[in-house]
Amino acid sequence: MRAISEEQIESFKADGYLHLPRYLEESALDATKQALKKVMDKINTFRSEEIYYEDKADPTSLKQIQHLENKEEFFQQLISVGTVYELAQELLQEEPIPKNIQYFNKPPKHSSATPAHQDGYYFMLNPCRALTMWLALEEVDESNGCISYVRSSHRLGVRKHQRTKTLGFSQGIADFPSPEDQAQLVKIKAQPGDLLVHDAMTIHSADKNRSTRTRKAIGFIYYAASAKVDEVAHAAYQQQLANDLREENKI
Ligand SMILES: O=C(O)CCC(=O)C(=O)O
Repeated sequence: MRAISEEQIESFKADGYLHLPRYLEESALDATKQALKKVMDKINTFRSEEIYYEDKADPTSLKQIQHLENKEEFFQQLISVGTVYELAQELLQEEPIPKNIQYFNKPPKHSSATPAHQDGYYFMLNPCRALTMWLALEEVDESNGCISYVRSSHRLGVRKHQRTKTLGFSQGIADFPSPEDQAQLVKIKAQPGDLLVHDAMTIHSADKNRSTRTRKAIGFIYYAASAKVDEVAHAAYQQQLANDLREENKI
């Protein structure tokens, strides 16, 4: 069954992102939240490199968990079979390789902004063919840190990034926002079950959470089968980053 229309595929190609309202039905959303709860129940058993807190000493400040697919079978299935996987295939127009499911929160009082970045800068792929999906688990708007995209920025190459102090987003675009970025900036409000998809080259960011609500979401990363990772550079960067974060006592 076709998950999306030809028009939506064209809009994704032109804009570099796509908003699919209520993509996950209520029952599938509930199942996702239950599986997430099971992950949370065993959080103390995971490696510190995969769990990020805004403040390590405060469990309520949990902001990110990497590789949910290795922590609950439910997430392995969610990323590798069925409607989300098929959507990745339609948008990439080739075989998608599931890489990571992440949990994101912006806990109230603690949260930091997500710096503007291009995922492709982190992925180190040649060719840079990959996409990210972002599933809202609850209402997300301008007050609790909705995602912003720079429309059509995926067509303009990789921007210069520099090291940030933001745990989980170690690189941000150095000169963001330029006047051209400002002119194309789109903030996406989302309801629970909405799915946002963006190209690995699309510039995106999110404000900090200024509300008293949480801002929970699940991210899916797929590389295209034709994209080859520069494994040596990638492993070296990950190692360096883990060392830095440990030295800064952040993980
Ligand atoms: O949840 C966020 O704030 C950012 C997510 C993001 O940058 C991504 O999924 O690529």
